[in-house]
Amino acid sequence: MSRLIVVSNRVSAPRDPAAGSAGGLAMALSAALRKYEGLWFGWSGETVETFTGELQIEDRAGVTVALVDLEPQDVDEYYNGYANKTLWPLFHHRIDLTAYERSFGEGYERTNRRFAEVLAPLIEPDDIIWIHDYHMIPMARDLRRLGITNRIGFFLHTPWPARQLLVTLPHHRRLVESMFDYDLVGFHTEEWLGLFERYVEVEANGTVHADGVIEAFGRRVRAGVFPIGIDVDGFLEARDSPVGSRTYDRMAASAAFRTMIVGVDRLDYSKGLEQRMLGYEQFLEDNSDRRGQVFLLQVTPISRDDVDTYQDIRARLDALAGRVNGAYADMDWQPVRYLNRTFRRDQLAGIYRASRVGLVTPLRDGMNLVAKEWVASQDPRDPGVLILSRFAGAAEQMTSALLVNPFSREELSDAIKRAVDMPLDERLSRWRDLMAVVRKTDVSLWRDAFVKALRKAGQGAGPGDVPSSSQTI
Ligand code: ADQ
Repeated sequence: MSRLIVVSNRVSAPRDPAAGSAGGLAMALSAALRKYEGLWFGWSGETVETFTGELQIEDRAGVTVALVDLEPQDVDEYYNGYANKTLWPLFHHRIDLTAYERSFGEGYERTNRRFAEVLAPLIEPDDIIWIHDYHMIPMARDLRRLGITNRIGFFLHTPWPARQLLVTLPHHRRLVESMFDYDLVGFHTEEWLGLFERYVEVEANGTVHADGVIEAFGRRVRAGVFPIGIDVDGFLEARDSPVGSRTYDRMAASAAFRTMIVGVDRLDYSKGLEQRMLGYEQFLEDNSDRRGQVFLLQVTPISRDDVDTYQDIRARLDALAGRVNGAYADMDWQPVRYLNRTFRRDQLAGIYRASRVGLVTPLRDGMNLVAKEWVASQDPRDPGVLILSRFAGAAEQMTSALLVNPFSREELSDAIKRAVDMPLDERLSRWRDLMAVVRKTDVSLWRDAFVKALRKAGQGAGPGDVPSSSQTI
């Protein structure tokens, strides 16, 4: 069996899987790496004055991890720059926040070249290579230039942007052309794949074949839809564990018979946190009889705090949560509990279970795993209601949620009211549909389907071997 090499900007293989803090993606990829005796390669998160390419090889619970330090300039231009100030906002349709700086593009290309040069000597002839996310789009091109002919796949965890927005990026063709150095590219949804195909047809005069092959730039790549999921059984175990149960009891006691609405998101403008807070404020405004009966627990760890935009949104959200509390709180009731911290997975599961409403309202999101975690954690006899943004990739699958436009505070307000008042039979019927989807497309299926398609992609696979636009896993 050939080895699997996973490549991502940060390597999240847990040192102690039993600690329960690792996410489903990290656990799923670690399990695959143990099975295929592979390697997980990426940035160490550390800097070194002058790039040496020296590798730190570690064993993390049976997974071999290979890490490399970057120069501060790489971190500024590649990571904080092109990845987080250019591609992230652009791919989330925020061209108002997108920085188009030549040095960022140069740093992105240089750092990807460096990653490729360090990784190439580790690759054995039969290895298959799976590269993750927008940080590393051109890496296959750099590996090919170094003579690597192995099968290489790419999975994009974010949305793919609309063509009209992508063309605002200088050298957009060069970026997309580099995706044709992969054997397989994967997206979460039909919609993101469709936008990619549209770009290729219009901007590169390419052809999309029914079997999932796309031709352009004189080359061919296979493209497919692989919706990511969660580790459902792991989540249920976490929910029912002693810590999960204790957290649930603690939350239930502190809720004191009030209806709890929960939001759990990294602090990021793509997650629609301000709009959510405004929607909740509107709900309190519209429903004076409900004040004192509900509260919103918003759990939001700080992320990317080196980027100005993230500091700005943090300040605005602090002010907004303060404003809602100032305007509506009573001596024995606080409408918003706003926390900037992370929780362990078992604690999160307990928190999700204690809530009646899951509020997942990103403005644009590749998939959104919180929506799936929240559903999995519900009490099957008395589940809550998921309110989900139409603009999350998850909405393509989770159609039994209350789907909302997160930009409309009135629509959010109405959906919260409907969710809070929803009778048990409707809650049960919606939740059963949602849970069936979450179970069916879990993280192992996502991983195995991608790896299987990648193995076949380089072997002249025939039609139907790779999910195409009309075929999902
Ligand atoms: P993210 O943008 O990080 O992921 P999401 O899919 O929701 O978004 O995953 C977040 C993860 O972080 C979840 O597993 C959640 O439990 C965890 N998390 C959030 N807040 C937490 C807290 N306070 N404490 C502990 N854990 C917390 C990107 C894309 C998504 C895509 C995923 C996977 O932006 O669209 O779904 O990758 O492909």
